[in-house]
Order: sequence, then C-alpha cells, then structure tokens
Amino acid sequence: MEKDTITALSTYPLQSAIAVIRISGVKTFEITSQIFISKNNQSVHNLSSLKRIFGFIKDNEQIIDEVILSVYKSPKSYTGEDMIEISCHGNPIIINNILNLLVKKGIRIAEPGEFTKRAFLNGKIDLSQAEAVCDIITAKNEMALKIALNQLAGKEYKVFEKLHSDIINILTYVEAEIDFADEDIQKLSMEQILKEIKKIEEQIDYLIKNSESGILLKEGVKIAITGAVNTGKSSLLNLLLNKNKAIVTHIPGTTRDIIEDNYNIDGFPVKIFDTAGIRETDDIIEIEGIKRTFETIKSADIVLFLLDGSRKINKDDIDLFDKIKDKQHILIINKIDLPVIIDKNTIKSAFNISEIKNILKISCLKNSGINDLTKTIKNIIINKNIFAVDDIIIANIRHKEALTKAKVLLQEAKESTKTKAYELIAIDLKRAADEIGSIIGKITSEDIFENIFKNFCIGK
Ligand SMILES: Nc1nc2c(ncn2[C@@H]2O[C@H](COP(=O)(O)OP(=O)(O)OP(=O)(O)O)[C@@H](O)[C@H]2O)c(=O)[nH]1
Ligand SMILES: [Mg+2]
Repeated sequence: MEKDTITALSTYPLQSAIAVIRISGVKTFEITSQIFISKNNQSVHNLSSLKRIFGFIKDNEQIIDEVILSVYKSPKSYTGEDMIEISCHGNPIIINNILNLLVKKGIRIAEPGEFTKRAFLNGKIDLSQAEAVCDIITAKNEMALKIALNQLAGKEYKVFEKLHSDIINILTYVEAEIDFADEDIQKLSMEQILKEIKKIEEQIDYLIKNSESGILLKEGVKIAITGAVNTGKSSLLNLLLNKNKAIVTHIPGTTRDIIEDNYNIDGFPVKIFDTAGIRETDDIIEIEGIKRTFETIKSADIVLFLLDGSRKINKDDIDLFDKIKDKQHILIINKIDLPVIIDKNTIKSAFNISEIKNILKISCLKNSGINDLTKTIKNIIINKNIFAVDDIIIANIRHKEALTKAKVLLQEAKESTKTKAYELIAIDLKRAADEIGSIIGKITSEDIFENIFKNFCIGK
C-alpha cells in the first residue's frame, strides 16, 4: 500500500449543486475527524465504523461547509485503502477551502488517475479495467461506452487471462523437455507443441482483427472528403451533416483549413473531414491547406474522392487520385444536375485503372444520390467489422500492439520447432506470455504505467 494519503476533487470544478472530494490512504480517518463535526454530535472518533454521516467541515471554529461524508473502510473501497468522499456544495470557493484545509493537515493532492492506480496496485482491478475507467469517462459515442463498460466488467480480462495461462501451459511442457530430457515424465511431442502454438496463434489473430474493428468503433471511422478545387466537397459535408458547417462559394480554393465534425451512420460513429481542394498554387495559405489535406488523407479510413461531372478530368484530379488510390475510397461524380461529360470509362482511362470498385453519381445542389452514398459508406464499415455482436471487442491500441508482438514471438517459436531448439521455443513462449500479461497488468513497467495514467483526469 502507498504510504501517503491523497485527495482530489472528483467532480467538475465549476459551480454545481454538489461536488465530491475524495480522500484515500492510511491517514484518511485520522485527518478527516480533525476537521469534521457531526451535526447531531455523533462521535466521529471512530469514523471507520460509520457509513454515511452528516455534519460540518470546520477550520478551527470557522464553518467551511455543511457536508455528507461517505466512509469506506479498507479493503472495501475503490482504491482498497481507507477512503472518504466528502459531498459538499459545488461552489469552487468551498471546494478550494476544503482542499486547502486537507493539504494543511498533511494530505497530498492526487496525481491524475492516482486513485485508479492505487486500485490496481491494491489488486482491486486489473490493468485493462483501469484503462476502461478512463475510457468510460472519455467515451464520445454509445459504442465506445459499451465497449468500455464490458472491459470494466472484466470480460476482456478473462480472455487474456486464459490466453496467458494457455501459453504458460505449453511453456511448462517445453521446459520439462529441457530439464528432464532423459526422464520418464509426461511430455508433448514436437508436433503436439506446434499444434498447441498454432491454436493460440489463431486466437491471437482473431483478437488482432477484432481490435482493428474495435479501435475503429471507439475512435469513429475517419472519412476524408477530397477532390480538386470547386468539386463540391464542402457542399457534400454540409449535406451529410445536415447543417451549414463549411463555407460554400463558387470561388475555387474556398476551403483552406480542415473542417472536422462527428455524426453517425445508423449508430456507427463517424468523424468526417472536409479538406482544401487540390490545385497548383503559389498562395502560401492554400499550400499549407493542401499539405493538411494530404495528412488527413493519410490517417483516413475511407476517402470520398469527388469529381466535377460537368468538366473534363484534369491534372489536379489525376495527381490527387494517385495519392488516394491505395486507400479505401469511393469515387463520386458530383454536379449531375448539369450536363455530365465524364463516365466510368473516361475515368478509368484518365486514371489508368482497369476496375472501379465503388463509384456513385450525386448532385449536392439537388440533394440526390446522398442516400446511396451513405449506404455505400455503411457497407464498407460493416465489412471492416468481423466480430459477433455479443463478442468482446478490444478497442485499445496498447492491447493491439501487445497482441501483435505476441504473435511475432509465437511465429518465432514455431520456426524453432523445426530445429527442435527447445531453449529458443521456451524464450519466445515466455516473452509472448509476458506480452499478454502486460495487457492485464501481470507484468508492468513504469512506461506502461505512466502512459496509462497520464490520460486520466485528476480525482479518478
Ligand atoms: N450545379 C451544381 N453546383 C454545385 C454542386 N455542388 C456544389 N456546387 C457548386 O460548386 C461550387 C463549389 O462548391 P463547394 O462545395 O464550395 O466546393 P469545394 O470542393 O468545397 O471547393 P473548394 O473548397 O474551393 O475546394 C459552389 O458554387 C457550389 O454551389 C452540384 O451538385 N451541382
Ligand atoms: Mg470547400
């Protein structure tokens, strides 16, 4: 257990009906009883025997606020330590006065996520659950929230725990072969070892694919609207969002900066980006805008590539297509309310491609073809998602990275089965188990710790 006692405001630091200040650590009860007077003169000498108590926080004779204390005795608390939550009035002046008083009495202000870090260190939750706490607070859509709540419920923990013990199980057989090569004990043949490693690899493969979808759902699918200047990108953004978000004019080069917004397609969270139109230019603002367009394209999951159907394909279209052709994209011929002078064939020959997977015709002006576009985007998103609905969904980049490293190590172990290099197999299996263990906190390092808890808010 940590030695010092910590405190922080756990609610939002603005005016509100109620605010909650948390205290955790060995001196929680001792120090709180020095500043708390119960309303009905109940003795608070032994605070730990109480659950909830009404009274005043006082600095000597000065009343600071009327409060309710919720008392949690170790180990039955969030952190596993002695804890008190002071529910006071949500006035920032009162909150500051109480925190200052606690600090004066020797309690330290908590670091971001320190309560949850203590919960992990005291074995109340595993590391993936600690991360889920942060994800629950910061979830930006229903889907992300659902994933995080499942993670907090420990579903992910069970999967990784099983995977970890399965690897250790094979490792035990491999080590028995090293240590007791000549003795008559139960062993696995090399074929059996290989078969077992392959089984685990399959599970890891599934989880990696699953995590790609999970991360997509959590962060929102990133869609970039791109095209040469004046093709109608901002008009399309406004239609999809159903609001006048971006400026639309007939002047080429209207959009300079990236314009970003969130919406959802039948519950799938989407982050959509309108970008600066591409053309040769000397304007330094536009050049910077175009640079940002290319950065946005790079990080996008789906690119909407707009062409102006009323004009011939030009060099700007061709140069930009070259940049997006390897990304998941949809070709969109806009302005079909005007006489259209390009079609699938002219596009194929201009872009020098033999097949176009997704191509649609729309008119932003007449609001036509937008439903088909939305359906096409949805189909792409659904095709990316490979998991069953009631499955666990891994949506954490750190977990995905650990799984990927474990997979590489298992592949190396498989290689070593060919030469019967038991020692090498054992090393790789051990390292693969450690990678999986690091997800749930069986193995931890300062780096992992720092990265996880720095994203927390203070008071959690
Ligand atoms: N006729 C017709 N005009 C359209 C259509 N969509 C957009 N426009 C017009 O095309 C012009 C450019 O539209 P924007 O949406 O600003 O185009 P953009 O691609 O964002 O342009 P930049 O930001 O300059 O790259 C405006 O005058 C729009 O009204 C359409 O479907 N049909
Ligand atoms: Mg624009």
